Amino acid sequence: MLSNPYKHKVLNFSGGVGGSKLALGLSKVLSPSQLSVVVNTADDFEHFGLHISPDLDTLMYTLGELNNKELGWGLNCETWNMLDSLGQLGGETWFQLGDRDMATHLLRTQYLREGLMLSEATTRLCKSLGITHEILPMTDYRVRTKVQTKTGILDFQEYFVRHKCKPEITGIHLDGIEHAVPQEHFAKRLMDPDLSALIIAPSNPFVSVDPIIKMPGIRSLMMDSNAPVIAVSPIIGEDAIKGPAAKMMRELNIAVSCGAVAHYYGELLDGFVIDEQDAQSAKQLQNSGLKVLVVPTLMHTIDDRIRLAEEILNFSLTMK
Ligand code: FO1
Repeated sequence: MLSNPYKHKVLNFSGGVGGSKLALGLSKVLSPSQLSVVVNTADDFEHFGLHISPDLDTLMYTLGELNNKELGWGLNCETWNMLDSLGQLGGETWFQLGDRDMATHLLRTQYLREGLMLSEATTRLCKSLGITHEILPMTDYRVRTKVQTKTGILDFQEYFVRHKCKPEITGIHLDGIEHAVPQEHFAKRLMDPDLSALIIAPSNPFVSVDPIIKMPGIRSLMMDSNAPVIAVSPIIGEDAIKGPAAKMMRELNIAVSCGAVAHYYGELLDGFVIDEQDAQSAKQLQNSGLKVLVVPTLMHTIDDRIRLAEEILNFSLTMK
């Protein structure tokens, strides 16, 4: 961690690959007592009897600096012997489980079978990986994203990995969301009067951020918080930084633009961070009452991640 001038206490809402880059930047600027990352768990699924939490994995591996930089998900120095053998035996290999990564899924599943909650299992795994910043699953309850397509309903990983996001979507359903209770520490951090910023990562609004903010009670706690709510646009120009967000917007008849993302989050936002390529949209967004930060938002290097984190933290100091 860099020596830091910030008095911030920050809550960061994150999906997987895109969100983890900003979370890493924030973790380099803020101490473990200043930053908690709340992670989407609606992508979770059971595969070969194992509980897989893809976004939690990505956050743990990224903050543990063990992530596979080529793939964007999974562990570095990975080998695939188990998957090869699985294929030889005629097992399904569309979801690639690496040899090293398997240890996480095995242990998490064992912890859950022993009666631990997902958050407790995550704390144990983080501790073993030497991660000092808090990574919180959004809930210990079961919420699952179902993608409605023209040809039927798909579980999220089936849609995302098996079908490579190709089916045209007609809607997204968050199964179980109405009964989900936000993870205890998440709710506590959100209600903390000393919270100084709530930062929504440049993650997919529909399948990564919605599961967090659509849990009962979260929206009103966000609105009541003293902390400014700042989102980073996952859309630059007419495309998504990563993943299917732009394709989903087109199929859901939402214009693909950073402005449409701000509109989607609506009154939740106090501030919005857009890429310099979208500078021309700033005026209109400001006219709608938002504070707008225009900066480079692509995070190729660790320096990009730290710089964006610092810019957002400085921006948050200008609000509320
Ligand atoms: N993403 C893929 O595109 N293909 C995979 O085979 C794959 C395997 C995988 C295994 C463990 C894990 O934690 C994540 C994995 N992911 C894979 C990433 C993940 O499914 C997606 O990036 C997220 O669900 C979207 O946020």
